[in-house]
Amino acid sequence: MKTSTAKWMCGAAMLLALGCNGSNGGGASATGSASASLGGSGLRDMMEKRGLSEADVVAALKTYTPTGKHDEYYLFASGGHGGNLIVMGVPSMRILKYIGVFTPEPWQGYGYGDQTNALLKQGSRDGKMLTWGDMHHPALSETKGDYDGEYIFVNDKANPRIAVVSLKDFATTQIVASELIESEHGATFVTPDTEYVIETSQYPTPLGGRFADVKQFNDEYRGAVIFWKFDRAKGRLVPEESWAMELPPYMQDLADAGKLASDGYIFINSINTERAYGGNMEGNPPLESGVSQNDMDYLHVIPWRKAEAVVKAGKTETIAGMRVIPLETAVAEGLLYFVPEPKSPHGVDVSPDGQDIIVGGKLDTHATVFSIEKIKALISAGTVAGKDPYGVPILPFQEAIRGQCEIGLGPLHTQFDNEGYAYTSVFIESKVAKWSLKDLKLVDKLPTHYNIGHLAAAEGDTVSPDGKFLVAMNKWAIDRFAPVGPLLPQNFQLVDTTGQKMQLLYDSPIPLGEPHYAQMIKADKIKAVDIYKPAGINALTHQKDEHAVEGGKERVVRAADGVHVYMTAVRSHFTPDIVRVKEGDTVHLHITNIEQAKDATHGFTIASQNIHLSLEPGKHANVTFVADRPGVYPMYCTEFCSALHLEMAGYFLVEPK
Ligand code: K7E
Ligand code: CUA
Repeated sequence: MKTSTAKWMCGAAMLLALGCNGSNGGGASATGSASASLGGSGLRDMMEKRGLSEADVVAALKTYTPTGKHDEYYLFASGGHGGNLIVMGVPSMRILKYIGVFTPEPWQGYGYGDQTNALLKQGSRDGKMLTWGDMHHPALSETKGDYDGEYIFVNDKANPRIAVVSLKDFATTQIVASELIESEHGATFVTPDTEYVIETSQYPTPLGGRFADVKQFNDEYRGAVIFWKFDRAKGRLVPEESWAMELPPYMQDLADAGKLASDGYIFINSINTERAYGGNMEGNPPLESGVSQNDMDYLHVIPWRKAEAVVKAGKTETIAGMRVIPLETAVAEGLLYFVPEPKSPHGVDVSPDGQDIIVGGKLDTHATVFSIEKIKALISAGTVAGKDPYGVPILPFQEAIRGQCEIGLGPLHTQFDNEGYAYTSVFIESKVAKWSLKDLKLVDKLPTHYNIGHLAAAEGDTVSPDGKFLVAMNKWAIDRFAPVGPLLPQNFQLVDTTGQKMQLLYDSPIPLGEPHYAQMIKADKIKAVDIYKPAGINALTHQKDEHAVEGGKERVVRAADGVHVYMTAVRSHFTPDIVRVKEGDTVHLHITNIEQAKDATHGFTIASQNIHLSLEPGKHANVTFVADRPGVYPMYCTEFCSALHLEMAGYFLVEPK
């Protein structure tokens, strides 16, 4: 695409100016020396040779991050079916880390040693070990409605679970699973002070894992929303202090917590108020058509502080170890209200001031803006338009909304900036729509490539969004990148939102399972440690491990439960570097990296044992296994840690019986 000559000249003049500034002030930077050697005409030549427009070069200037410079924001994106969390820098879109969460991650030794094996095991359901997850929505911990940079929570839609990731060291520290529900989606979302992490079921089932035939759907199947209590001081979700509320068997979908004006409420939308359950070989319409008959579904409004008081008063039933407010009690105590929402809704997002609740209907052309003031007024006046079959009061739609913004076909999710604009992904049109919250007028639309799902704005879910950047999370890439066979990457597109018109800046392929949602936090809010201090820290507890080993105190101890090997790692050797055990011995390796230098990480493996540890400076790891096959197994360090890294090796000898 060529711009007009006049415009191009104008742009070139601007770039010339930029080039001069670059060379004057650039010093050692790559841009500085390039413009110095090439001069102005060199830049223009290069643009022509590479077929770059003025907009392309401006986009490059806005994203290019020279060596040694850090990004202004972190983007935490779900790794989808990869079951891990992707950490990226914005605006460079450089990938910084994949954090193992629901899926073993060999580099981090995640799932290949005692601590992380136990952690993955915590996430078992019905005693069944799970080694993958379908991660959708990361939620950063919040203080007074602002991201505080301490923790991030993630969900697994497929095997309902929530994980806690500590941003001290970007590592998973806990996984919890409740067998109350069998699938989820409205997770994770946090209340403004991270009192609770919210997990809402998606596909209704009999609660607690019972069997009931699907024909008993209306009577036996239910949804539920779980409020996982978070203990910030301990950095842990506390199942014993968590509770849930039973919901009618609609397919509850996304959720968001109220803030400021709507503090104390949560909002969950739903599809399938038709209560269809499929059966296309049993004489029923296929699920997708059964689910889409009604023009309206129900936005669920839950005053959670009031619900918390009802739990404290003991008005709960215990199902699968979870205290549950029965649906009847929820209705009787005024803990659940419905507001009709059009049509096959998907995203529900609360505005920064907490006044508006914005719903995107997948089969609609509007973003619908509900008003918390109006909803509260209707509730306190007792104004209802009817009741659902379970007795839940339904508030009148027209009286509950502030209005609707016509934005295009298939609105999904909404984010916010610092100037009163909302940005909604428009799936069927593959666009981002920018619209004004004040007058509900469409301002701009930007094509994305392709099939945008969520979008994430800088500090976009907080009470004070930053504006500046938006990342469109597109499900398809089609022709954007070099072909890699039929399974193509996803495409994250970085968008500049500072102008009235949005500008597309950068395409970043994501070579993982489909990421759904992400949150973007100001980089200076993250206070990550760079070493574990003092040496011997267990990364799960951030405390000194009971088996931590000090330099000079390495030893091998035979005990009733097997052979304990207390080992240290330091450039460039393990001590001991020969380990002798007998066939059939249970071996407990306790290894401490006793180094305290930044980035001095060692890895540890023993051939053919499916063992791999990552030993960051100061970290302690334990691994237990049975030496069941006699032989000679080299063990070595897997990180190229020094010039003599290849020599950081030894022998693990298993003597035959
Ligand atoms: Cu729209 Cu799971 Cu949030 Cu995917 S969900 S896009
Ligand atoms: Cu230690 Cu390589």
